Amino acid sequence: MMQPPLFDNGIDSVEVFKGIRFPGFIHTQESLRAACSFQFQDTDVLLVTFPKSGTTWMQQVLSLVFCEGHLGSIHHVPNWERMPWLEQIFFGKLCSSLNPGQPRLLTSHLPAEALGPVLQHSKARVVYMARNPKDVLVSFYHFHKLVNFLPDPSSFEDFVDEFLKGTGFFGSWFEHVKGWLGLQQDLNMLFVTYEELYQEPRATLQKLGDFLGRPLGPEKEDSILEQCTFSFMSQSSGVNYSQVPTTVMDPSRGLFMRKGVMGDWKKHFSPEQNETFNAVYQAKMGNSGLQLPWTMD
Ligand code: PPS
Repeated sequence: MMQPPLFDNGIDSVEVFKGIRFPGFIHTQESLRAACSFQFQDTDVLLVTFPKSGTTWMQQVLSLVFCEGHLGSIHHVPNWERMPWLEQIFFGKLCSSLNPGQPRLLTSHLPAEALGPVLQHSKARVVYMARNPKDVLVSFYHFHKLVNFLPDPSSFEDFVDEFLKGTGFFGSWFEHVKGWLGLQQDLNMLFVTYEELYQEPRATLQKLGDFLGRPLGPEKEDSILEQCTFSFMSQSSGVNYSQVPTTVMDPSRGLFMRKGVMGDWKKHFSPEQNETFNAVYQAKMGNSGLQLPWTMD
């Protein structure tokens, strides 16, 4: 379970760090600063995502890869304990409880400018996972309504506006993706998308296994793939956030494991919002030279 004594800040408090707003309930200046000077080990595996890009899904995949496909006793251990977030207030305690016989599996939502400098001194493996930003936006919108440590969006329209400006919680999706991809040559990094894990799960798993130095084989792959499906994870208390107190995440307002599909944005965006989004996307990403694998329509 989450560690109640650590919650010093009110549930709706806000922490601004490097010009970006973070939920103050689970972040402090101290925890954010500590992440930026974290001493990585070469054996560490760091999963980095902008929120709602498939973090929990990849946490489940990575846990399974390092358990040879059998979660066993960690089946009910929540994802935030299996792969703690570097920047959150629980990190120090959770990190020291990680299994000393295994590589440390860590998570972060921080931008590249925050972690790039310390990571460049290590050979730690970085898995960067990205998702079609329109689906990220929709998932994040529902997440804001679900959890009490983020403000209720006033309207979907305003939420789109804020996302495009990059002024929302956790900063700009555009800067996050560009920043991390810009470090590809400097870090031991694998870029993966939600969409490829969704469409080609076995090939993506094999790619991950190779990158992590853990080649798997058909039997382990079958076992991992079975435990990473949306339906399996929805029922699993280690990854469906059912262990979070209802004062933090209220199940009567929705589910963390909401839909788990590609293209749900089509049910939310008006034609005008889509047009505006595409124009901003083109302006911000068009000349970046990045080949990102989703279609924007
Ligand atoms: S968080 O809060 O940043 O950690 O959220 P994150 O885990 O990054 O993203 C949550 C979204 O990922 C979906 N999800 C999955 N999709 C497909 N298959 C599996 N197994 C899976 N597990 C999680 C989850 O449903 C959220 O997306 P939406 O679109 O809201 O359903």
